[in-house]
Amino acid sequence: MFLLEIQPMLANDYVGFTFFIGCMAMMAASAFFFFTMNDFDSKWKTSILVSGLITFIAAVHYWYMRDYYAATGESPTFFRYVDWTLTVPLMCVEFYLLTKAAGAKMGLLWKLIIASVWMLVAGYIGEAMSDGTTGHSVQWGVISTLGYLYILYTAWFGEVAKLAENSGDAVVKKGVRILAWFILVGWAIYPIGYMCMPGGWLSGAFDAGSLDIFYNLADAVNKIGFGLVVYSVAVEATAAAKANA
Ligand SMILES: *C/C=C(C)/C=C/C=C(C)/C=C/C1=C(C)CCCC1(C)C
Repeated sequence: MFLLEIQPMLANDYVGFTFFIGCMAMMAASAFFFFTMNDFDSKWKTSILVSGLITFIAAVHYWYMRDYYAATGESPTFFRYVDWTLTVPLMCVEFYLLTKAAGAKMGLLWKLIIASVWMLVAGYIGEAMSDGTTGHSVQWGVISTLGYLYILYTAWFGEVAKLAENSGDAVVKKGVRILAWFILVGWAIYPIGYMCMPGGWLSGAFDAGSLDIFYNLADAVNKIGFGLVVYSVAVEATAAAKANA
């Protein structure tokens, strides 16, 4: 079974290969986060647990997406969006946890979650219900982008940025800023992938299947990278607390 799936990969199936590597990378990252979380006190333990949940949920979905793609040769759009709908809100939870000590309220978390679900539902309509026309994908892409811009704004200039700024905690400030960079640069890969689908602005610029390569690359960067940033914030904050004790 395993070898049967490996074989087509060897025949220059880059898309299948990135599903396979993505799955392994998400599993490895999850093991790392779950095993190291106990090195920290309870405040940071929760943040690292969430990092591990993000990569673990992705690993499970990559397992299915890899199979689906191997069996049908088609994009596993449904699994993809289910994965995102679970993991992107958890990334919002990371922002909330990082700024909680500085006064972040549940209302902030809900606003971020609603914006991310908005972004993903509109993206799903644009992709899965595509009639192959540019009008359809542009219209829903624009609606989706509004949710993206809201999160981007909140992380760079809005409530999250202000809370981090006022926390007086250099480690948290730096961590939130790096995560904001992920949203600006790492998350921007997704709309580029979206524009590559048939009917999209960039269709024709890349070959079919590039949509999945963009998404798989972006997921690895964002889910594992995001988690590692949170991990290093926990390491630095723990060391700083010890030095001050
Ligand atoms: C782990 C998964 C993550 C971080 C997924 C993020 C997804 C996006 C930022 C998607 C954004 C989109 C747009 C901004 C417009 C076009 C449609 C989407 C859904 C691809």
